[in-house]
Amino acid sequence: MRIDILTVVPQLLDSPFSASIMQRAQDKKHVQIFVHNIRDYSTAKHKNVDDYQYGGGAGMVMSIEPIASCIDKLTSERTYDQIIFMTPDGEMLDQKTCNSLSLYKNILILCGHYKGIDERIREHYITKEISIGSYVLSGGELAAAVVVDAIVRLIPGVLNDESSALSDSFQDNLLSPPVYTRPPEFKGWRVPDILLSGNTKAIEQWREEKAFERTKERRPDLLND
Ligand code: 6GU
Repeated sequence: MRIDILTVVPQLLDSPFSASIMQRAQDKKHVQIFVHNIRDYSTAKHKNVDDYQYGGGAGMVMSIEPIASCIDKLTSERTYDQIIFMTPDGEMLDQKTCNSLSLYKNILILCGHYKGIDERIREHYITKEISIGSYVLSGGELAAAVVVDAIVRLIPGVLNDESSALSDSFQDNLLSPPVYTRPPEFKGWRVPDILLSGNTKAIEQWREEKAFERTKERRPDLLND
């Protein structure tokens, strides 16, 4: 899979992909991530990427030319399955969307900043708009990092234990059950006996029960889906 991210603040995307699972996924060639600085595509005198909005009002708007020029270059080189715009008024990200995005070959992610982007970009280039929650971030970069992390870990081979992503919270609309590791007792707090019993069938059943209990208590909305 290839992911191209367009931003005016590329520094924000330096570290999220350069450690742990995301770095290994790139080292093992499961994914290629390219971050493009929209400013490099500005032909303005001072490399401006924004301008005042028509009709007046506070806040700058990201200009159409540098973004269009960057997207045009990339789309001339390959076909993108989706051209995604990160925006708080997009469709809310969930595991189902992540699952389908993880199957694509090439995706392009545009991060918004300032007051927004020229609407013509959204009308003529964007195929999907994604939000990561009902709150406002300063820009789409951190949200893009969330999307990339959530989809890259689903690519087969990225996680060591292939079944691991499948048993994630949300994959079956259930939250994960509690987990424990050594020691079996700490300050008098004991690991549930059943997990030490070696009875795999009983353990499996206990985990299912706990997952269901936890979901009912914390996210009953998932059970209604
Ligand atoms: Cl995708 N962008 C911004 N700027 N804020 C957000 C968001 C995206 N998702 C939730 N809040």
